[in-house]
Amino acid sequence: GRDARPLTPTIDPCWLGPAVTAVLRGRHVSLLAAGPVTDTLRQELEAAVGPAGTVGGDLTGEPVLVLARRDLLPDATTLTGPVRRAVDAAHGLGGEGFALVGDGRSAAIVATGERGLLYGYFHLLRSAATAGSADALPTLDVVREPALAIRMINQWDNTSAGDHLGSVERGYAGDSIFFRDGRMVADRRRIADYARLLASVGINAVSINNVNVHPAAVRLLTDGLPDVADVARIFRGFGISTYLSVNFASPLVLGDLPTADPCDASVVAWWAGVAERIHREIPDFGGFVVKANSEGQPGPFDYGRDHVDGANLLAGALAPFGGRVFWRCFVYDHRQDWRDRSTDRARAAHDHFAALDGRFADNVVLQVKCGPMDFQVREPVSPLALAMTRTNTVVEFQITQEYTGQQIDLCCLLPQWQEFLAFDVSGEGGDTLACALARRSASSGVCAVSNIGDDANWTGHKLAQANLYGFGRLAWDPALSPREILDEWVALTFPDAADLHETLVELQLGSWSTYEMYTAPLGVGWMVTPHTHYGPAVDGYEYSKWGTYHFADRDGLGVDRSVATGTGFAGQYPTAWAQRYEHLETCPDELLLFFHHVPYLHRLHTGETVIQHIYDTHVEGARRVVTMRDLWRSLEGRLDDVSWTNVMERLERQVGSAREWRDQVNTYFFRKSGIPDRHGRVIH
Ligand code: BDP
Repeated sequence: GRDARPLTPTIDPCWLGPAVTAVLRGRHVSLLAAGPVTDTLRQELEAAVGPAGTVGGDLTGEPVLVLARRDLLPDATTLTGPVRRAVDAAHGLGGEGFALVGDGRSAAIVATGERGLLYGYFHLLRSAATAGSADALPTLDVVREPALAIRMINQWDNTSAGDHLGSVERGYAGDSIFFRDGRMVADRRRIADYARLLASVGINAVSINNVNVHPAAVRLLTDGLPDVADVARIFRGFGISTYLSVNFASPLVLGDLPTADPCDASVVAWWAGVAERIHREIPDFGGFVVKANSEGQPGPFDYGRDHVDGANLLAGALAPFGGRVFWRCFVYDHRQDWRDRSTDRARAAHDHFAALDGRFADNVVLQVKCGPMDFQVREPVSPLALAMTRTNTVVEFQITQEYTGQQIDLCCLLPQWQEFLAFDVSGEGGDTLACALARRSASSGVCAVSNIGDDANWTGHKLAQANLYGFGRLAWDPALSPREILDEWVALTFPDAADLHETLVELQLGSWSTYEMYTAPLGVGWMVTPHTHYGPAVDGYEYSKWGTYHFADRDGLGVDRSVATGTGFAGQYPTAWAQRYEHLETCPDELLLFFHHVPYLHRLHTGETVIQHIYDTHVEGARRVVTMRDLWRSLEGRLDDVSWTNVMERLERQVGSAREWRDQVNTYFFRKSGIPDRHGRVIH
């Protein structure tokens, strides 16, 4: 029955444990602001100061911390100390920015809007934790604003567990914290805790249901709406706007109309009515996320219309209320024929959307996956993300580790995301992708598929919390390095393990490249078990309709995506990159097999042959996992038992999986090529 299974009682506070707020224990603080986020902030402060402390609403009583909206403070000339300096520094800030000044004895956060105050408060906690002094206010003088306007999380939560891939599609941390048995959960405390975690890293938007909107989920637009409104209220308190994924065929699915044709007047009116009803319940409703004509989902093609017709239909309905449509560009033919070499899934998003640039309504945001395929451990940046200069764009990342170890294997994805965001768009030393997104519009930015579920530690693998934390931090400031982010995360998450700080940071930092080493080599991708996507199956997708191939034969492997002899995908990039990827001499090693089909004895820039590289990296990758496991084993008793045991158990499984990958991949390529491993390690 509904909510029959109780929510897990002990919930891991992740990076917001009690030690982190200890700095304010027993103190007097002041909060000068008003609104839903301020109400949340007041509760935060009350919890932080504890029964011995106080939260006031003015500047009296010598507060140790002042949080104030600039317009509510008295004239600057009457102020002194950190407040005075923060007021001056806050000049000209937007609604999400803040100035934070602390002199070690007291501190002040001044902002234009209440969200800035919330972000400033979490910044203060972070600074205190990373300074290593949980009970001393830090000395600092900073002004911060987010680099990207849209910083969104997508839940792939189904309303019921029976839908397709379980309660959370591609979720590896238990069931949904939002839905159970077709309805919103009644106990919403975990949703509030989640909102708090997200706000603490600057997330400002969330879509709460799966992009594959199964028939039951369509009801969120109708009978489910009051529950959605309540969840939106919770998120509102943390400065986060709520979105719903919608099924393009909703008017049909709900049985209201005989068609969902975007150019049909009754369909236009239907969506306008839906948007109006939603806004009556949720005045600040964010809008819709849409997966249309993708992997079997309905869309405008079903009526001979195009993506502009489809997206602009929903945008028109939402526009009067300030809502947006996130229109996903993950559109490709999932029924293609492996015998037909002229099709290339990598080309699809750009082929479908690039020519439509400039035709979308102002409140349409195209949501483009970071790579051209689908969240593989290594892909080039999506050429579509670079191409749309006149359309709002968010780049989509995947925090949930669908293809990167499913939160069994440790794989910290921050270096991958950072590489994407730092990508030199023109290839000639101009804007990075992050700068280009920031410049593009106030409706551009990033989004990512969440990795949380109702497991006690949220992410299944304790160390996978860093991916959620880090996504938010990178979205706020893409110039942060993975090491800086991990320094924060470790200090906040393991405040009692300062002596292990470096060990924990290093473990995370190296894990993505280790994962890459023992899985699919040199950008080729897709050697995973079909459907589940965990563990090796070298030929699993080789003769499938999904368009995901490695083309290995006795002479060589890789996909020829050059313009001269291949699928032409390389030509979708700006000229400098197109040139670089086109030619073997300039194509980076790590993407060689994404762009080229080469003989096994082709030499990489490292001087090594492709086949020997495959053997070496697979042996080395699996060896590194053993080293990680042994290192973790040696930490027994030095971290809390729950975390230690959780990670230990997963590292044991990772050792087994990495061996399987090593042996299957190496044996496969030995059998195909007949070329022995120079060191004789490959099982024949
Ligand atoms: C793929 C997943 C699938 C998602 C799809 C998407 O395997 O479950 O529905 O992406 O992004 O990676 O729509």
